[in-house]
Amino acid sequence: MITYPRRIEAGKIPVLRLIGVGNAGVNIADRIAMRSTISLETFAVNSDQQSVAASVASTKIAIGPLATHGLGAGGDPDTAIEAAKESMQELKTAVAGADVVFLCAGLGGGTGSATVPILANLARENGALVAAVVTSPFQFEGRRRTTQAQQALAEIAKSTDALVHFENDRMAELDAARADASETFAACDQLLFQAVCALARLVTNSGPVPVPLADLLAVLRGTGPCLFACGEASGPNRAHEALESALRSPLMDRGRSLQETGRLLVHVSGPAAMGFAEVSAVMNGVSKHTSPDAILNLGVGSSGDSTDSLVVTIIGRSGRVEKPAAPVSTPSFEVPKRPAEPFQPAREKPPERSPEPVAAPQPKVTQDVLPLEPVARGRFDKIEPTIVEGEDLDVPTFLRLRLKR
Ligand SMILES: Nc1nc2c(ncn2[C@@H]2O[C@H](COP(=O)(O)OP(=O)(O)OP(=O)(O)O)[C@@H](O)[C@H]2O)c(=O)[nH]1
Ligand SMILES: [Mg+2]
Repeated sequence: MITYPRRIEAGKIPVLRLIGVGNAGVNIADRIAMRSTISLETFAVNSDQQSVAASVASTKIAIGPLATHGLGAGGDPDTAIEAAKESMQELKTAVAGADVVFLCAGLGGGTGSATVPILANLARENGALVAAVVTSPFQFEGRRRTTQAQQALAEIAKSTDALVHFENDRMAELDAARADASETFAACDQLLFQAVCALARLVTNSGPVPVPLADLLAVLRGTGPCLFACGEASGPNRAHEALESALRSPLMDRGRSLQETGRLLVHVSGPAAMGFAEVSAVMNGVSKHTSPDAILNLGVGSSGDSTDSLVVTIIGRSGRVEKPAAPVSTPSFEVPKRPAEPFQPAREKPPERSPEPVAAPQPKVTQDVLPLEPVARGRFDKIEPTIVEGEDLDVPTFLRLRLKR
């Protein structure tokens, strides 16, 4: 069931607050504070005093000085809970007065994993809408961190309205060209940065076709990994270029991940002069990659600045498409029906044909399905792909069309 936050009132500019929790969370909050043009209050909350002192957040809160001696929880959630209990009053202050609270953390350690659910509950008690944007650790960080992250994720799912969860391993796997660990962290941070900015835009942007909160929450609920991409472009071909850039985003796997997504939200934001044809081009481009059963919700927002940039944001939840019983709310926009395609993907059933008269029974001919999944680009892996309208032209046509028989 969708529960609505009490505090967002029509016509009121909501107070948005981003709270970075733990070292990773504070890093991400700092990045957003330095680069985002969105009006967000940024808070740094950590039991590691060095991280708090170095942060550029507008409000800094060092928690649990007695429990952790200002050195962090050392990966131990029990110590982190002690730190949070010790500083409960400060945590209450951190969420006071906010209408929308974004909580950012890398899960698997102590402070972020233990404190995000506590802050989420406090914020919800105050009537705020709470969204968490978190990562789960790399496998190489060990089983203990993975288990702690899973437990934290389950707690966070219970205490938030929206959960955007990225798996570090998945991001690294899809972004294999960046072998360097710090570059991989930076790529993850960039994605988290984009996710928070996109959510802030979606929550606050009225625009010509605002995204109903119910649609946004329906996409963002659940604990599965989130599909998220954002692309921006300007100039005469900005709609195609922004979409292509979004599809190049690591989690999109060049558009292939969209086929697995049951519910999808596409937000197109641009200047007041943005044309319907541009919005339509984006939606047609996205629907080329989705399952016919997927529910697509569209939002159109206005960027409100003087640039001519168009931003495409795609948010979905991974998982094979189940036949939806009924949409959570009426879609704001009818997505144009996909034109009939010359070939159906191999996993779909071919259309039924009426039987033709046959003179004599023919021997049944069978042919094995060839293993033609386009899984790797081999030695071209490090070369920038040639993407045209979302299609990777370096992949042979018969593979792109999945012609197996
Ligand atoms: N994206 C990103 N992830 C990070 C970064 N640093 C650490 N992580 C991830 O976040 C997880 C938690 O690490 P920290 O943020 O250091 O942990 P913490 O919440 O401060 O907890 P304690 O140090 O135990 O108090 C790690 O297991 C990594 O997977 C970073 O700079 N960026
Ligand atoms: Mg730490």
